[in-house]
Amino acid sequence: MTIADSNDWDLDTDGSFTVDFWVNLDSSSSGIDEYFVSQWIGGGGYTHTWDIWKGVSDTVYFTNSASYILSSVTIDFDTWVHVAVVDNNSTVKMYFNGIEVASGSSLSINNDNLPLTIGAREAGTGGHQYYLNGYMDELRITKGEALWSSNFTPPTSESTATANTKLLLRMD
Ligand SMILES: [Ca+2]
Ligand SMILES: [Ca+2]
Repeated sequence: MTIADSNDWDLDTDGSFTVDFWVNLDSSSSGIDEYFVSQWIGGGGYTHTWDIWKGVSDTVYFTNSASYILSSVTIDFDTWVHVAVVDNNSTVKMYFNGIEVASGSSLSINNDNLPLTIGAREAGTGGHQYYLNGYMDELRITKGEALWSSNFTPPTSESTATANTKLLLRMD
């Protein structure tokens, strides 16, 4: 699904941010590029906005324009995994089920006019590509707030919005 561009997805403007969701990937996803959430389009180099996706090595990238952080472990299949990307305005970290799996210096994120795309990314030739083969739940985008700073217990019930939450898709 896609949602039109909004200042709410321009994650850099308020410094810190958090993007988190649950995902249950089918085992047939192994070895395939698949996108969870993105403001990105194929082609044109790395001038786009940001994305969270799984590469062919089954590790997960958070890409922000010029660089990325990459999970140090592969993501599990056929089970629900909580994925979080948290930027506190100096460091960006990724967590699987509340355990830190990647860390790096936060980088500036471009502002583009691409739609927010969930479960795929825009293909440069039109349409979409790299479809997710699985399920997502409780996608939440929080701007201006780092929800976690170290390992945490992921939510055990529906995620809650804070005053800084810009998007919360229940997927129910
Ligand atoms: Ca924008
Ligand atoms: Ca739900």
